[in-house]
Amino acid sequence: MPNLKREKMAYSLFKRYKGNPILMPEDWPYPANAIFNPGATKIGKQTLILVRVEDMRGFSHLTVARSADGFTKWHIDSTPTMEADQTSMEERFGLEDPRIIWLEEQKQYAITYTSFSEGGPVVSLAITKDFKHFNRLGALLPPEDKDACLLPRRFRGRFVLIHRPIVRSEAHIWMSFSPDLKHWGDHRAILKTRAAYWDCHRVGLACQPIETKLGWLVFYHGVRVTAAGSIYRVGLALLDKTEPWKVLKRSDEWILGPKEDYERVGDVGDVVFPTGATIDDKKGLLHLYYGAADYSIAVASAKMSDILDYIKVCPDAQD
Ligand code: BMA
Repeated sequence: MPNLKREKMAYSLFKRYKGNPILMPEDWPYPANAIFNPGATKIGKQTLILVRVEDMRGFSHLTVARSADGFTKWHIDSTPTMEADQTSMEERFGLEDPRIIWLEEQKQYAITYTSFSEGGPVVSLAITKDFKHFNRLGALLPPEDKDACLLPRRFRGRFVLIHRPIVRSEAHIWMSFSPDLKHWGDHRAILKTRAAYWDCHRVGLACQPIETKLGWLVFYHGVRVTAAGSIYRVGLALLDKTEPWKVLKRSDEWILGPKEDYERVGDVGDVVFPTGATIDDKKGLLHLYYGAADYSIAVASAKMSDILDYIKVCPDAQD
C-alpha cells in the first residue's frame, strides 16, 4: 500500500520557480548547444553556478554565472571558465556535471566533475579560491565513475567521497575514503538501485550533500528505463551526521520528476538532474538547481523544515 500522507508530502515538497527555465542556450554570451547540470554555491550574498555547456561538437566545458537573487540577471563569464585539456588522456572529451563544496581545511572550494577520458568517464577534482584560477588535482579513481562530491571535512581523519562507479554493469552510489585527497580506498556501496522502484536501473548523487541537524541530506537521481526511454527523477536519503557512511533514511517516493514541458522535452527528454543547491537561511529555503532535459537550467525550492519533516517519516534505509 502506498503511504498516502507521505506521498502528499513528497509531491508538494518542491515548488518550481515560475520563471523556469532560468537559463537557456540562447541566453549564453557565446554559441552553445545546451546548458545544464550546474554546480551551485553561495559566495557572500551572491549565487554562483558553474554550468555545463555543451558545444556544437558535443563536448562540454564549465562556465561560471553569478546572480544576486539566484534566479534572475545572471552575469555569465564571456568565455569558457574551465576548459578541457584535450591533449590529456583524462580530459580528452570534455568536462561535465560539477558539484561544489567549501573545503574547510583547505579554505578553498572543491569542484568534483566528470572528465570524459579516453577510457570513459572519471571523477576529477579541482580546487579554487575565486572560480578564476583552478588547481586541477586530476582523476581520483579509474573509469567508469561519475556523480561525485566530497564532504567538506574529514571524518575520523579521512576525507569522504560520494561517487557512482559502474561495477558489473550495476550503477549504485558508493563512498570512498582518503587521508590526502589523492589515495582512495575502503570503497563501499551505500545506496543501491531498488528492484521495481522508480530508481531501479541507476542511482547517482544529485547536488552536494547538505548538512542539517538530523544528518547529511543526500539528494540523488534515480533512473527507470521504460519502453519510451529513461526517466530521471530525484529522491532523498539521510546519512548519519558524524558517521556519514551510515544511511539512516531513504525516501520510497521521488520528490521531483519531469512534469513541465522544459523537463520533458530537450536533447534528452524526461530528465531532471540536480547538481547544485543553495540555502537561504533567513527564509529557511533550499534551492535546488537542475538540468532540465539536458538542455536548460531550472530551479525548484523547498522549505528546509518541510524537507526534514518528510525525511523523518521516510523508512529506515535497508542494505
Ligand atoms: C547521465 C549524465 C548526465 C545527463 C543524464 C541524462 O548519465 O551523463 O550528464 O544529464 O545522464 O542524459
